[in-house]
Amino acid sequence: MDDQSLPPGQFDLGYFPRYGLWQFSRYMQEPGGVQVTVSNNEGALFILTEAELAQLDCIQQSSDFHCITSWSARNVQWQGYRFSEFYRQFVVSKMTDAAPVKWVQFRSADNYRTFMAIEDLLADDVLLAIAVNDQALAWEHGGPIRLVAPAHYGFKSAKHLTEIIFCNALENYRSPALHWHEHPRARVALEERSRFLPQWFWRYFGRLAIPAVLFAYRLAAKKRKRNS
Ligand SMILES: Nc1nc2c(c(=O)[nH]1)N[C@H]1C(S)=C(S)[C@@H](COP(=O)(O)O)O[C@H]1N2
Ligand SMILES: [Mo]
Repeated sequence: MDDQSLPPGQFDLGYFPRYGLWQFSRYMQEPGGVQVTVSNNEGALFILTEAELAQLDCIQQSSDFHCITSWSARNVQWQGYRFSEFYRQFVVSKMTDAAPVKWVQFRSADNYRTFMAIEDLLADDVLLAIAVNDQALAWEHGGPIRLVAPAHYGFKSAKHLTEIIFCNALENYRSPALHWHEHPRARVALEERSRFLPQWFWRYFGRLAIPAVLFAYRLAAKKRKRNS
């Protein structure tokens, strides 16, 4: 089942589903305009909207997407802005704090949360995405704006972004459900699925969950369509 051309323990699912933690399958809000609060440890710095994004180069990127539960989707076509450009253009000059930024927290409209190391976010392939496969980012894949970090497991690519917090220490952070085992880096190439237990355990444990999660997300999509 494992595909040698994919990273360790991943298999090709053949399509790109809406997916995530079980309890977030019920989030149904139609996305509005981009409105992301950008903060540091002391509070809000500014609100990121389409006006700021329009000042950055909009780029296209094709990348594989790897979920921690072991499915992968090949060649997902993204359109968006390099996180590094956004950071250098709008954030660096507003960081008054002398301590260097180390961690960045992401918060989402569905109450999802995650975080990444700043050095990982400055990679060229990390995007703030606004379109996928030639369609504006709709509810399905995290509209109006999401993170895309292809070298990291999918749970780091927060959908429906509402807040980005630049921190020098990771205080007051609570993982939404991964809790004690959320890996701080979650690099796909190194198979950093968890902080604990051998990684092959999480590979197979995750794989068992896939059908039920896909079912929950599909059911929610059907219900959403019926109610629209
Ligand atoms: N806001 C939010 N972002 C999220 C999640 C979520 O439940 N809510 N799930 C994560 C997980 S586990 C995965 S695999 C990807 C799935 O992205 P997709 O639904 O576009 O396939 O989103 C990630 N980002
Ligand atoms: Mo995932």
